Amino acid sequence: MIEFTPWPPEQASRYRDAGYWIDQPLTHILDAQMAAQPDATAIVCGSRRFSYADLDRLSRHLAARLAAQGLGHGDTALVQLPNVAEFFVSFFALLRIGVAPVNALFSHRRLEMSSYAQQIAPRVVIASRAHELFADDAFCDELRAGGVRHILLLGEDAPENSLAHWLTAGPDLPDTATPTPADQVAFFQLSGGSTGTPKLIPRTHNDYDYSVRASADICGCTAQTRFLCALPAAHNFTLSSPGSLGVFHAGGTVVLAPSPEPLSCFEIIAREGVTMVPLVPPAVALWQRAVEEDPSRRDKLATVQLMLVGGASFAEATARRVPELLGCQLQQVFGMAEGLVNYTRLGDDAQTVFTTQGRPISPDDEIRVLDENGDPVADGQPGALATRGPYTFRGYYRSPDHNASAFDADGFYHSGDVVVRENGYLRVVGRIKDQINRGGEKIAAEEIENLLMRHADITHAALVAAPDAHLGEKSCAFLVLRDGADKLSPPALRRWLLAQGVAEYKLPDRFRILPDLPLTAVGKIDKRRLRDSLAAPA
Ligand code: OOB
Repeated sequence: MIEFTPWPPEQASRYRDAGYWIDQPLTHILDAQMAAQPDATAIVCGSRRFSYADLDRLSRHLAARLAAQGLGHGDTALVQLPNVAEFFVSFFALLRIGVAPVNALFSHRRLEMSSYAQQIAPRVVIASRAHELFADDAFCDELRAGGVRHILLLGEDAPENSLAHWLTAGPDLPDTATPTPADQVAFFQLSGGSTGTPKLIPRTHNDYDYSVRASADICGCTAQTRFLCALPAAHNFTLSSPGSLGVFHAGGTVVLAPSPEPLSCFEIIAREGVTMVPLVPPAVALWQRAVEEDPSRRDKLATVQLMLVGGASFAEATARRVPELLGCQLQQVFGMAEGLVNYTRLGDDAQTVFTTQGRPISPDDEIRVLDENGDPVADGQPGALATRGPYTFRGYYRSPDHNASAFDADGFYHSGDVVVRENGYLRVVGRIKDQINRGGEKIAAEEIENLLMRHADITHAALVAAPDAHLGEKSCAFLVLRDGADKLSPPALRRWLLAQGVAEYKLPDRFRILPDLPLTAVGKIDKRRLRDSLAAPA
């Protein structure tokens, strides 16, 4: 069994009694469609189409082959795939035999992947030759030396390592191969993080499945839904809010796109009759600009009914222009891989939809908005968000020290967001966690600071958010150099960071060299002063 922090028994039984936890594995999402409409299209991936029966068959083939190699409960997998059908095939295959995957983002590089591998000690890695890390065998050899037994690659010819080969018919899936029990870990979500190492979030079948079912309902998913999966498929927003899983649950179709770039997405939307689109705020702005540049492009979006926007602060002015420019309804989403997801509701008035980030999925999501002393603030006042509920996790994987500060004695998770609550709806107005939200991509300041301080010429580093007109925030690294060090150029610093193996989106957008960093009264780096010293958006 994979260890995780369980919910206290009295809460668990309350969540069962309320019908949130139904003690079914996540694979029941696929099983239900196999029973109801096996021939319906589950996935469109470029020119390839996969019915629910195809998805079921391929994932069972992979599951059977992995089970034949002795993989099962207690084992983990590290998966890194772009937005392709094989992502879902692998996900269901691993769940089917009780192997818990970490689904890394395709933008992750050596540092992130090594950290995940170190934390979960995977027996199997599923990845793509199209990623630089897997373009040759060096990283694969490292993984094997660390205990990985099987590496299955998209775009590989050698049968033993070819994912395509592992998807062909082989042994039967033994009856003994089952998903993990529904109250146990199904897979890991990735934390945006604010600490030195990327943290993992164990999600159980019960808790995740509830968030998927409830989200599908709140967002009005049906068998007619055609959902554009253009953001990374593994991200919690794209996977479960309502995400591809919510769409599968309703029997609809997931249409994959490699990225949210507007012109290619517009073509896919027109060709496939897409009805629902999740986007991060900077992508919405790009889509709006594309329509403003050429209003005839709006015709391509004629079938889109609903746009879900979340992941980062969404300016009210941009929100208001969604119906007018893109011709669809807006639904705001404020969620986190750790659990809690808020939505504006489809019947909400325009003011609520344009100015709030919604209210929680569940009547049993408990929300506290707290002042600096941990006391509740009055409605309408900003405070730190703390939450617990039927699908909010109770602890990061193997991180007792961090858990001690991220959770309070009542088991509430402190998300690090500053929110205002009014009439049960939340507005996100700030952040106390040491993170940069670069257009929805999260950067833990400490991770990059630690990395920068490994540079021989750098003695101190502080990474802060700088306002940016397009992305909302960019990152700026303030550096103190060693006495006598040569001036470091930003391109040289970026090259050096890349050589350390960090994901590109985490590279500082700007660098500032200072003689020393300003300190607060208690001797901590005064990041507020550093932030204030940066210019307002250009
Ligand atoms: C989503 O998940 P994560 O884990 O990448 O990031 C969570 C954090 C939140 O704590 C908050 O700081 C920020 O992202 N955030 C928002 C937001 N939605 C997320 N900040 C302002 N406005 C919003 N609407 O980002 C995520 C997970 C599920 C659904 C949607 C987003």
